[in-house]
Amino acid sequence: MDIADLGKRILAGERRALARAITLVESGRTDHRAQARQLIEDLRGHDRQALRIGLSGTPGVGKSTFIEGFGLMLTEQGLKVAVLAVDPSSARSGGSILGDKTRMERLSRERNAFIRPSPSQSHLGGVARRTREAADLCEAAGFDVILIETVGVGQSETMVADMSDLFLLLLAPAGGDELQGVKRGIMETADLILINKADGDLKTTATRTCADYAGALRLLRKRPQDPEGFPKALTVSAVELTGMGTAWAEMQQLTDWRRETGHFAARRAAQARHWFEAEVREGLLARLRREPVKGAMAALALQVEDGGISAVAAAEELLETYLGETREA
Ligand SMILES: Nc1nc2c(ncn2[C@@H]2O[C@H](COP(=O)(O)OP(=O)(O)OP(=O)(O)O)[C@@H](O)[C@H]2O)c(=O)[nH]1
Ligand SMILES: [Mg+2]
Repeated sequence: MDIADLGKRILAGERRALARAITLVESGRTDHRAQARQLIEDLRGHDRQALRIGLSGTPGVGKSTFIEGFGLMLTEQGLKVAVLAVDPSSARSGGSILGDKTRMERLSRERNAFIRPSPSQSHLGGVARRTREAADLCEAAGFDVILIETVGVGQSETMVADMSDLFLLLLAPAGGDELQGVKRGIMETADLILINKADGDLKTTATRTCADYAGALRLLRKRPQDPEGFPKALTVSAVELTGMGTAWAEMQQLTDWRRETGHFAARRAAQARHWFEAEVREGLLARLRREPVKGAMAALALQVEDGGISAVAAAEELLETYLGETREA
């Protein structure tokens, strides 16, 4: 594969090249990894910056419906929109891929939209890397907005928050008791809470739920990356397409403020640093699973079992041998 050529075609905004490149970054093969690294490196230095929006919410809350409606609104404004999905359960069920394709049918036909369903990959580290790299590729390809959907279970939403410029939490209208159901940590990472399904019979409940969350948000510690009044809670209806324009206006207002005050760039920088550190950790663990360390570790483990060497001394010996000299802090 001609990586330099692939990079040029991505910069020219060619969708087929983008799709191919994402397939490349999803691959676990060692030679593909090397090519993917080369590609990402080649693409550095362009001055395009997409707005990365993470969107999380429990199954059935309306994430895909929202993304379709919201995405269509943005493409109508002439913006290019990419949709990436992180679904920790897709490895198991395989069901959501088909589901999202049908649920975003209209958006998927848009010339200015690019939808990439979640790959069936099991471990979260791999999914995180793939999604980050896919987002980088979409940014290089000139997309204005990148929406990253994730179902709100386990670690996936923290992971998505850590690769987004804005993080949205989509909630369903519900009784006051359920307010506690949202983990505090997630509330604290949300920039905007959207109460979806504010239509028909659910409209009144949605308005009340929204007021409850607005109250809860006011009780949280003020974050330096927010102007006055943020984070906010709003009602939307993904089906009736109401509240979408307001939500977008709030997102833009927040983004503009963060750009002007340097918080936008600072967040990207901190994320890049986290990513680097995560890659180092992953890389070290991968080396432990490969030869020659794997064999040396197994041999030392036998000695530890026999009582020939202490666990601590054996670990130190292995690390000294394979990581070289390290100094205590
Ligand atoms: N009344 C109403 N129903 C909605 C709205 N948004 C979504 N729904 C319905 O809620 C159901 C689930 O919507 P999805 O968009 O698939 O939800 P999701 O959060 O993407 O679900 P998963 O991908 O399975 O986690 C569908 O039957 C939608 O038609 C809304 O604004 N109002
Ligand atoms: Mg969905």
